[in-house]
Formats: sequence, C-alpha cells, structure tokens
Amino acid sequence: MSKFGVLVMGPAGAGKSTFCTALIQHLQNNKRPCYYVNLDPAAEEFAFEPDIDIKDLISLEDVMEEMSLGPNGGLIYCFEFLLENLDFLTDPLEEVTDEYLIIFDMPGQIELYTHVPILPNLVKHLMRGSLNINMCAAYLLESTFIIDRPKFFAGTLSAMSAMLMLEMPHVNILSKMDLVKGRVAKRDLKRFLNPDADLVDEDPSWRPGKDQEELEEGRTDGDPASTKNVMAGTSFYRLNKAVAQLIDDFSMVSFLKLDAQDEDSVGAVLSYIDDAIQYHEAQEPKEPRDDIDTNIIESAMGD
Ligand SMILES: Nc1nc2c(ncn2[C@@H]2O[C@H](COP(=O)(O)OP(=O)(O)O)[C@@H](O)[C@H]2O)c(=O)[nH]1
Ligand SMILES: [Mg+2]
Repeated sequence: MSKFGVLVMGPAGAGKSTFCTALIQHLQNNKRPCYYVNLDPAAEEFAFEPDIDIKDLISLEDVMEEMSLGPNGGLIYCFEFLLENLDFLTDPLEEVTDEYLIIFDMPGQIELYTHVPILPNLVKHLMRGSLNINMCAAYLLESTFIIDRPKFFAGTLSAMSAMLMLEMPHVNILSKMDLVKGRVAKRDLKRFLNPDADLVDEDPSWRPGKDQEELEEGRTDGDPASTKNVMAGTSFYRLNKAVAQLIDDFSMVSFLKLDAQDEDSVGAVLSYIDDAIQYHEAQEPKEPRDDIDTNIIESAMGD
C-alpha cells in the first residue's frame, strides 16, 4: 500500500502554513482525509491542530537557551535531532492509509533548503524507507517578489536549488496572488510564471549608466570587483543577469499561481500535486454511499 504526501516549503512568510490550512479545508470540503504534520519548531498557532507536531519532540526555545544558539542554528539542531529520532515520525505515519494526504508544514529558514543535507536525508527516509510515501514538494515564493526582479530571480534560484537537492517531484508556487492582482499585466505575468532572463534587461528600475555603455562597447575591462562598477550598479546587474540566465538555461522552474483565499485556486494547485504523486491512480473504486445514492435514486424516480 502506498502513502501520499506533500512537503510544503519556501522562505519565511511565503504563506506555507496558510496554504496548508487552505489545503486541509479544501480536502475536508471534498470529503478527503488528510494528516497534518508540523515540522516548524517555531510555529505557535494553528487553524487545524497538527496530528504530529515537532514541538512534542523538541522545542526551539529550549535548544536556543540550552545550546546558546540563534534561531537558525537552533533550527538546524532541531532537525538533526529529528533525524536521530525518526521513530517520532515513522511510528504514527505507519498507521496512515493510502486515502490520506499527508501534509508536511516546513520551517522557512532558507539554510535548510540550500546549505545542509538534512532535508534530502529526511525526504529519503520518508520516500524510500519502510514508509514508502509518494511525495511531492510544493515550494512557495511570494508573488510580490515579481515587483523587484533581482529579488524574484534570487527566490527562483533558491527554488531551483531545492529542486536539484531533493530530487523529488516538485511544484513551484507563486503565493499571495491577490496582492499583485491589477499590478502586473497578464502578458508580463506569464514571463514570471516561466522565468525569462530578458526580464532583467527590461527592468524599469534598472537604468544603465555610462559605465554599462562603456562595458558593452568593450571600452572597459568590466572587472565586477572594481569600485566604479560596483557603485554604478553594473556588477549587480551582471550578477542578476547571470543568475537569471542560469535559471532560464536549466528550464526547470515554472510557477503555478495561488490565492489561498480562493478555493478554486487551492483546488487547481492540489490537482497538480495529485498528478505528481499519482494519488487518484491508487484509489480503490469506493462502494457508493447508501445515504447519497438513495436520495439521488428517489429524486430521479420522483421526476
Ligand atoms: N494577502 C495574502 N496574505 C497571505 C496569503 N497567504 C499568507 N498570507 C499572509 O502572510 C503571512 C505569512 O503567512 P504564513 O502562512 O504564516 O507563512 P509561512 O511562514 O510561510 O508559514 C501571514 O500574515 C498571512 O496572513 C495570501 O494568499 N494572501
Ligand atoms: Mg509557517
């Protein structure tokens, strides 16, 4: 029997927990069972009480105090501790059946996705160990990043880095779409959904100065470390262009749009996740429910 899960990731404040809540609500509305796992040891309040909460294993506050660590170091410690105590996850998850969608709500520290091999090890355990969960990663990036193009490409690079590191089915999501509604033309938005490196050149906030012209004409060596180039913004521009080109060349990242307040939008994102984990293929045809069916038959006969 397979199990099914989604790992909700992304930078702090990207809307991960809000998306988890909207997803649980949507699943409940559609009579689908779900199992909520909170892996953010700093999360305090929940709209739906988690079935597993990492805080029952280890508290970030205690770690920071006892080990004299900051919030980021403390979080890494919590995850290392979780990896040494995987039964905390394995035991309850073994009981979860294939009808359930297991939702993992992750912390936002970017180090976790890009710097250390903790998450790949955790994912390996969940996907390839005895649990054998069909998993999909959902990486959220705030849509307001598209207003600041260098920020958007930096965020996209972190999404790509997570994709390369985790080697699992992946959907990338631009969250909080309600906040950019009416601020970006549809045609432009399309170019963010499939990131296009030319967006860096067309950035309205980037004004190439004399130095950039000299560089393009080959009149300066374009040393990115020279004070002149740094101060003129030329070095920053070239860095962004290189990052954007790298993302464009890999052609791996594209985004789905999400407005967590809009149930259709949540449903659309869920259908991509379902496809990625092949949820529906594994479901047994269900016995028709008596209460619903009788009503339909009775009303049909009444007509
Ligand atoms: N306008 C808007 N705000 C949102 C949306 N999703 C989340 N937020 C807000 O963004 C903030 C961070 O959300 P949260 O889900 O806690 O982010 P997390 O740190 O990624 O778990 C909260 O104040 C949310 O109310 C959304 O779709 N639209
Ligand atoms: Mg959260």
